[in-house]
Amino acid sequence: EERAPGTMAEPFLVESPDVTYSKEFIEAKYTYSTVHVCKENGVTKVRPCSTRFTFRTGRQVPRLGVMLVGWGGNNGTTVTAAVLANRLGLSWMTKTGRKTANYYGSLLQASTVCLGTGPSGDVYVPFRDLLPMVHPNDIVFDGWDISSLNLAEAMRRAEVLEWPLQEQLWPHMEKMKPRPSIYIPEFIAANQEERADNVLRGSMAQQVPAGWHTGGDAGPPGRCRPADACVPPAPLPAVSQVEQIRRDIRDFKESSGVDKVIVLWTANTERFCDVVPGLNDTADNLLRAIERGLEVSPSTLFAVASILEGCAYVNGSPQNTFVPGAVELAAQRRVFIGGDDFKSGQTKLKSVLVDFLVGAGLKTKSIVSYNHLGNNDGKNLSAPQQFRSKEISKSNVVDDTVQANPVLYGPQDKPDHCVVIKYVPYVGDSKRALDEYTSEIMMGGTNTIVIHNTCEDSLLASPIILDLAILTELCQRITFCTEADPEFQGFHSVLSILAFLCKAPLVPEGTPVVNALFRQRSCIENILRACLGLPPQNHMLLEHKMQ
Ligand code: NAI
Ligand code: DG6
Repeated sequence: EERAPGTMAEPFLVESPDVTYSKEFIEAKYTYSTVHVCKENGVTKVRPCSTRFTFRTGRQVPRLGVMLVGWGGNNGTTVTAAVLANRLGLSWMTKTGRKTANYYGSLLQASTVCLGTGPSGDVYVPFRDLLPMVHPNDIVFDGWDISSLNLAEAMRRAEVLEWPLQEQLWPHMEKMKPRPSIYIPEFIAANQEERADNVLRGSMAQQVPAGWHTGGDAGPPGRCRPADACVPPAPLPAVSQVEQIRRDIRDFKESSGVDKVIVLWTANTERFCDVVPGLNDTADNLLRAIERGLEVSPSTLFAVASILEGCAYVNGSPQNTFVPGAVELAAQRRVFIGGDDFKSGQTKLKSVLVDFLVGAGLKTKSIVSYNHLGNNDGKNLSAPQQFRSKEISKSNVVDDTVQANPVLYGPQDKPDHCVVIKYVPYVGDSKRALDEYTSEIMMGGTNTIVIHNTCEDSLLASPIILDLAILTELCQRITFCTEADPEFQGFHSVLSILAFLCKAPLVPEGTPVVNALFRQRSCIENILRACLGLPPQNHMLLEHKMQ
C-alpha cells in the first residue's frame, strides 16, 4: 500500500471551543491538573494546582528516514524486512499455514486507546490515529554496520524469518548495503572481530594490534593483516570519523529525498565508558576529546554526529552512550535524545509483574531472571564487560516500584535481584527467559511465581524500533506554551516520553524515573490526548457509578 505522506485526514475530530484545526496545526487548550505536596511545620500539605497549556501539533507528516547503527544485525535486518513485507503486502507459507505481514508488538500500530464512551459503549481507535503520525510502511531505512554483508545476506545470517519470506524479500534487500562504521574493538566483545570487515578507513588506528601495518592511504577501506598485499588504512582521527558519519547522514537525506532523519543505535552492546571530568563531562570537553583523539565510544561518536546534524538519536542498547557531555550537547542544539536499551520481553513483563505484586501489597523479596540465547547479541554478551552493561540495565527496573511503597520496604530494603545471561548458539534468536518471583504474603506465607518465556528476540525488538522512531518524530512536531511562559517550546531534549519502550529510561536530570509499564503507557496516551484538548484517561467511570 503506497501512501503519500503529507497532511493527514484526521480519523476523528474533536469538537470543542478549546480545539482548532488549521491546515498546519491542531491547536488545543488544555488544563494540566496536578498536586504539589510539601511539609510545613511537620505537617504534610497537599495542594491541587493547575496550569493552562496550549499544545500545537504540526499536521504535516514528513517523509521519515531512519538510519540504524548495526543495520546488518538481527534487529536491523528484521525491522527492515518487516517494513518491506508490510509495504509489499507479503504473505508466506509455514508448516502451520499462511502468515501475512503485520505490526504486532507495536504500541502505535497494533494497540488501541479508548477515545470515550458512545451510545453503544466505549469507542476505541488505534493508538496511531490519535495524532498525525508517520506510517511505518513509509519509513526509508539506511545505516551502518561493521559487517559488510548486504541486508539480504545479513537477514539469512540472522535466522529470524521464515525462508519463503526471505526469498520474496531477497531482491529488495540485496541492494541494501550498510555503510562502513566506526569500530573501536575494545568496546565490544573480542568475539565480534571476525565480522568487522566494513570499518571506516583508519578507525582501527587507535588500537593497531602488534604486527599490523600502519600508515599509507592507498588501500581499500577496512582491515589489512600483515600477510595481505594491500596497504592498510591510514589513521583517521575520531573527529574525521564523526565528520564521515555526518556526511553519511547528509548523503542519505539528499539521495533518498526524506525530509527528516532519525539515527538509532541497534548495534552491539558496548562496555560502559568512564565518565571523566575534563573528558566527557561537558559538551565542550566532549568535542575537544574527540578532536584530540581521546577515548570516546563509537556509540557516543554516533550520538555527537547525529546531534551536530540536528538529527534525533535513540540508543537501543544499555551502554552509557549519553555521557553528560552528550546530554549537554543535545540540550544546546535542541535535539532529541532517547534511550536506553529496548524494553522487549523479560523486562517488559518484569515492569508489569513487580508493579502488580507490590501494587497489590505483596512484598516481593527475590527476583531471579535467567536467560539463554544463541544469536550474535548473546555471543557479544558472553563477554564480561558487555554482560555487565546489560546486567545494570536489566536490574534497575523495579527500583521505582519498590521505593514507592514504604509500607513494605524500608529505605535500604529491596528485593534480591539476580540476572543471568548465557550464550547457547543452538537456540539462535529464539531467546528463553525464565523468571522466578518470590514474595512474602500475609502471615508469613510465601508466593512463588515462575514464568517461562520463549520467542524470537528480534521480532519483539523490531516493532519497538518503529515505535521509537515514529514517536520521536511526532514529538518533533509538538510544541506548547503556558500562560506564564507564552513562547512556544518543544519537549526537553531528553525525550522521557519514550520510557515505555526502554529498559533504562533516560530522563532529564532531577526527573523521576518511571519503569512501571502501564504508567509509562498512560504517560504517552495522556500527553497525546492533551494535544487534542482531551482529559487524561482516569478510568473512574463515574457516569456508571450513579443511581
Ligand atoms: P546483533 O549482534 O545481531 O546486531 C548488532 C549489529 O551491530 C551487528 O551486525 C554488528 O556487526 C553491528 N555492530 C557492532 N558494532 C558496530 C558499530 N560500532 N557500528 C556499526 N555496527 C556495529 O544484535 P541484535 O540482536 O540486533 O541486537 C542489537 C542491540 O540491541 C544489542 O545491543 C542488544 O543488546 C540490543 N537489544 C536487543 C533486544 C532484542 O530484543 N533483540 C532488546 C534490547 C536490546
Ligand atoms: C539477553 O538478555 C539478551 C538481551 O539483549 C535481551 O534479549 C534484550 O535485552 C531483551 O531483554 P528483555 O529483558 O527486554 O527481554
